[in-house]
Amino acid sequence: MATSTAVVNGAFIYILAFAALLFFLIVFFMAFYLVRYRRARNPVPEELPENALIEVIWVAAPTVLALTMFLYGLTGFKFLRHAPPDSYIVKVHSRQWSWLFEYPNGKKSPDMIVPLGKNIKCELTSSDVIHGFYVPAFHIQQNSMPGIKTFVWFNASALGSNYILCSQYCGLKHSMMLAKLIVVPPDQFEIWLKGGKIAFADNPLAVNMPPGETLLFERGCVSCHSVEGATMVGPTFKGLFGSHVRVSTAGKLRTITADEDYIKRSIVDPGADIVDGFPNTMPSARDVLSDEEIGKITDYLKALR
Ligand code: HEC
Ligand SMILES: [Cu+2]
Repeated sequence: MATSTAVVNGAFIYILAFAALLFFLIVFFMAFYLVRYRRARNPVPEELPENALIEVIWVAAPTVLALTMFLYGLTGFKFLRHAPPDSYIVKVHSRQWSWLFEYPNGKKSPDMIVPLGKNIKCELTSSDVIHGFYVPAFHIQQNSMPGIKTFVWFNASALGSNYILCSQYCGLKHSMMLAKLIVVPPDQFEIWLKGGKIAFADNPLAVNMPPGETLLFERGCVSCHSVEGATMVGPTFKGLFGSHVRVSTAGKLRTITADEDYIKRSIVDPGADIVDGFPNTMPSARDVLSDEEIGKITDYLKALR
């Protein structure tokens, strides 16, 4: 079966070969005529009559040849734009600056794990700006946009780990918007999908973290908040719980204690209390965290004092 890689490579090599052939032909004839009809040899210019036949040929032949490139590209494009109906669907959520992959049974993961040899259809959405879901190894790339659903599909034909990048400049930490696409045998995939642990390289979820910390990784909080004390786009979580925070509430500065209510409000309604000295750029996590999950994060923050 054809794959996205083979289809894109096919069109690329055809166009490259075509361009190379034209390049050498043109350079050859340029050099040939320069020498053959040089001034020393032909001091008097000659008048040539019009030749309609030749003119038709040199318009028609390149047109037909160029159209073969178009046809080649069109078949590949049609292939890439038609996911087979039996495709396995993975929802891809993108946001500043991380990816979240959601499986049909509700499982969520910061890395994309897929079974070998299956058609996978990625349904892309964005919760803030335009991002680009880009997997160089499979030659696929598609923008994800707020309010519009887009898709891309592929069939992984080799086991192993590949990079997922963001191909649209989407702000401060765009270059860090990375994830892994890990291809595993189908039986291993089923185990992982049902919550079992399987071994794969470099996956943060393979390490046993407290549930709250896992959530911070999974839902992309760590791209703006550190847990070790460093200030990033947002304040660090270290020592936050129970501390006194200067916040601006509806434009007025006040000091409040970071208790459970404050943490929850900061997560679901980040604009309500804006920490002094920071921009109001945090996206609300109302749709990506349940109350129970917020509870787990709060428990973790309590331990991080
Ligand atoms: C795009 C960057 C960004 C992301 C992603 C982000 N935050 Fe924030 N967060 C901020 C900024 C900036 C502030 C400070 C301004 C404010 O209070 O809104 C903040 C403030 C907070 C605060 C209050 C901190 C304090 O010191 O008082 C909490 C709690 C918090 N975020 C939790 C989270 C959680 C949980 C997530 C993941 C679901 C998350 N944030 C994702 C940028 C981000
Ligand atoms: Cu991005």
